[in-house]
This record gives sequence, structure tokens and C-alpha cells, in this order.
Amino acid sequence: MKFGLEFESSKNLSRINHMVNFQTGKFYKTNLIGIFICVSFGVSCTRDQETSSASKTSINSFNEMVLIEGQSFSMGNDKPAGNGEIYPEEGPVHEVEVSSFWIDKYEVTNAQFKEFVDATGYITFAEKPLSKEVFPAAPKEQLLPGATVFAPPLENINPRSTNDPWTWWSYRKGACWRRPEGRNSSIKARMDHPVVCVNIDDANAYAKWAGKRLPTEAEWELAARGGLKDSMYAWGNEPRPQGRWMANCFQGIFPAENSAQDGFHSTSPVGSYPPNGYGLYDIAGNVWEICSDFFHPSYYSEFMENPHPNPTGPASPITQIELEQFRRTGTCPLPTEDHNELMNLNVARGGSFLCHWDYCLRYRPAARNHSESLSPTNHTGFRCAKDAK
Ligand SMILES: [Ca+2]
Ligand SMILES: [Ca+2]
Repeated sequence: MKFGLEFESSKNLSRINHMVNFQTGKFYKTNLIGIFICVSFGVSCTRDQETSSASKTSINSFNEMVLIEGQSFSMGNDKPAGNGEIYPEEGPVHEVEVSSFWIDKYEVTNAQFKEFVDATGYITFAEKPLSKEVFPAAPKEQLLPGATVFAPPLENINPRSTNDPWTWWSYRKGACWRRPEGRNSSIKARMDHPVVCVNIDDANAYAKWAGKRLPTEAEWELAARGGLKDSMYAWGNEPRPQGRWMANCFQGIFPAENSAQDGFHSTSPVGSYPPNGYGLYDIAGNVWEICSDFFHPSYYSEFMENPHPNPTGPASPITQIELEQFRRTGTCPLPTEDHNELMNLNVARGGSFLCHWDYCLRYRPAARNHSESLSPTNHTGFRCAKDAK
């Protein structure tokens, strides 16, 4: 069982390595963004696919939503994931009642996000500099506009041998939704890929413009399960039915060797893999999807003491101190009052193209991660939801 090790190896990053807490004036070293990754079924390499059925899909099709009927369901997971690791933040399993809602069939694409930016002039968090006054202890280069980008080492390393997430992540000046890998990159040939390098505020702004909202964590998981009960994956219990890759994740030797056995080294056009039982695409893998709830690993236990329909998450996100304790011990710490108002951790769901069977088996409906408001990354995006009237 690789419990402690696994969670310890769930690397966390922050654009800002040191932040000031307004209340106390103290400086905190933060590493607060969840960057999860993954091993190998070992096999041959393929080149990125340049075409897919989704690439022919019009922007109107990307806007399609699916109605999920209101119901109660078992949320969470307390079974071994099957790769020798356990994920304590996924339990305990509990009943949750959710009202009917609509959810996007696809992750929000670059084409959709461009339409929003063109219409509103919106500037995302990653495109703006940060204030030296607000972040006096931040490294100078991290005050410049940019985002956190996957940057694998040239040679194989054991990802569990280091606690330094910057071994395969890089704060990249100029990286943003238009240039997901930095200044020399472009989304021109990726308009049907999910938008990335956005944070919770960017996602909320898009959703509001589109007349939608972000899904709650409970809505997201109900939708991800696709009508199946207690399944490990969005498609059932087999990791690869008939040997087929069902989601865009990572194959090879993480982090240095990405064999892209599933066809894609990085993001894929939305809809490149089979939908789940509700007709939702990329609900597993491709990019993490930001939800409206704050993240706290002990939230399920708290909720069970006061169950109610349509949960919306804890009142405040987990603090740095709590999160560090959880990583060290795997136990849910008691909430503290030490919330930093400059930074929020929101739930992110579904895993990404960097999730690996062995190292981060999080492309499962019950898997939980978090997205930090200060650290947009190139493997996190979102999809929207809407109330059913
Ligand atoms: Ca892949
Ligand atoms: Ca996804």
C-alpha cells in the first residue's frame, strides 16, 4: 500500500512561493496546487492525432448540454483504486441528493473561451501581473504574467524520490489560455481542445457570460458516474475494456517518457474518447475540471453530520497548514481559522492528460483534487452547469 507515499508525492505548486497573510502579517511558504500524475502499461509510441471527429464539431455543438435528472446517489469511494494506492480524501461514501441540472457535454473549448473574450475583453488571471505590495516575498519572475506549465525532465526520475514539484513543472512567463506552453506556443490548431491556464475566477466569468455556472462537486460526480452505481471508472470497473483507452491520460514512464499510447501527448480535441452513460465526453482525463466548491479533504465527514440536499462544499477552503498535515499523515485535520484571503483552493475533478495508472489514478468519478486560484496550469480547465427550471 502506497498511501503516505502517494499523497506525499501528490505534488503541489504555487505561482507564489511566499505569500503575506493580511491578518497576521506573517509570511507563509505555500505549495498549494495539486499536480497529480502517473505508470505504464508499457508499449509503443504513437504520434499525436491531428484530426478527430470532434475537430469537425461546430462551436454550437460544443455548447450542447445534458439534463441530469434529480436523484440520490452514493458519492465517494472507499475501495482500493486497484493500483496499490489509497485516496483517503475520497471517503467516506455517503448518500447525496441532487436536484435536476444541466451540464455541458464537453469541456469548455478554446473556441468557446475565445468567443467570450472577444465579446467582453476579459483578461484572465494568468495574463495579469501581480502586485509587489500584495506579494512582497514572491520571486520577481512570478509577479510577471504567466502560468504553471508541465515541463518534464530530459531523463527518467522516480517521481516519488523528490518532494520538489518543480522537477517537472515550470512557472512559464507569458503562458496563458492563448499560449498554453508560453510565448512560442499557440492554440491556433487547438480550437477544439479544452481551454487551460484558467483559474476559478476566469471559469466563473465565462460561465456567467454564457448564462451558466460551474457545477458543484456533487453534481459533477453524479454526472461523471453516468448512471452506473459504485463503478471505479466512468465506464465501469475495467481500466481498459477490450484493451481500449477510454480517456486521455499518461502512458509511459512518468514524468519523462510520455508514450502517448492513447494518441495524445497533451490535451486532445474534446470528444475524442467515448462518452459516459449520460453522453458526457472527457469526464475522465484530458483536463481537470474546476468545480464551485471549496476543497477540503474532510468535507464528506462533516457533511454526514448534517446531510442536506444539493451540497455546495465547505464554507472555506482548506488552509495551507491543514493541507500539509493531510499530506504528511493522511488524516483529516481539524479546520482552523487560518484561511488566507489571497488564495482559494477549489475542487477540481476528473483527472488530466498527466494522470498515470501507477502514480495518480485520478481519472475516476470519485477522485478529488484541487485547483489554486493563484496557479492556473496547462492541465486544468472546466465545464459548466445550469439549473433545470
Ligand atoms: Ca495521453
Ligand atoms: Ca476532463
